[in-house]
Amino acid sequence: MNLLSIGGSDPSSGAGIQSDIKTFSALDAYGLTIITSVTGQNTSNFGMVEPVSKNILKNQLESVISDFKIDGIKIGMVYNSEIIKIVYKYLKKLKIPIIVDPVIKSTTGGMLIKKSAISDFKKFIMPLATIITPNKFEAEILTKTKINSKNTPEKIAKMMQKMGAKNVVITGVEIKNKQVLDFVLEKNKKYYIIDEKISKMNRGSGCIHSAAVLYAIVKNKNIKESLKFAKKTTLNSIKNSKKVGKGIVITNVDRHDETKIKLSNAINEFIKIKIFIKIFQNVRQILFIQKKTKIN
Ligand code: PXL
Repeated sequence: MNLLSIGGSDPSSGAGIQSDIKTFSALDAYGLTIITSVTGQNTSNFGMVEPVSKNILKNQLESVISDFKIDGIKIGMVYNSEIIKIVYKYLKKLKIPIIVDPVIKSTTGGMLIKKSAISDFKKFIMPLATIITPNKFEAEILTKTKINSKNTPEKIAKMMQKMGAKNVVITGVEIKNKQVLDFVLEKNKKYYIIDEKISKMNRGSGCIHSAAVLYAIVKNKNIKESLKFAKKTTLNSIKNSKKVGKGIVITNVDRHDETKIKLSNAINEFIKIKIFIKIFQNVRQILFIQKKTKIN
């Protein structure tokens, strides 16, 4: 499976392109990359951003698209309007899944998109999205609306569908009872994905989530299964995070994660079957006793 990540370079490999190559490799996919901007950052600070020139951006796109069979694309950091329009021009004809991770600000505070480019992001990038994966903050910026009891997650997600994204998942839309809720709006259905909340400041979990969503969608899982898989992969990557630099920890997808997720799902199914067999045996025993007492 060949997956393409279009985004920014992060020299600390905590997020962006480098993080996506790590995630794709851990999931056994081949990672192709197009760098839209170079950032200078580490686990404590965000330094400079330098968008690449339009010529080298076009040349990267042409090189990759002309050579490889690309099975799916993830779009992350697209810093300015020039980059956004070029990416749109090359991707608009492609008929493969595109996951859009609308990154706006890094955990360490750096801006990943220029304010002046947000309207072009909505116009050109959002309509490319098979699934868009904003967190609560990003969803609020894109829709210019605070999520609350009046402006529900569903209303906000519908606004993003109107902007052209086919399916929407707003991650971390609510936290209650030590659980984190992601709200999902598909074409004709809505639901929450609920999992445990891990309170650990980290780098890269958002990038891992969208990269894992792409992998799962290309692997022919449906949207709900893909989002559940991505959630588990992300949670495991936070549990598996490492203090590599002096600042916050960096998330990591374990090479054996997919097997572990499959195994844990299989165990859950097995437990359900075992419970069913127990109930069935009990009912059989009751019927047998009833029959015996009737005969006597
Ligand atoms: O996590 C979002 C993200 C994406 N891309 C780049 C980043 C970050 C966050 O730091 O640096 C290049």
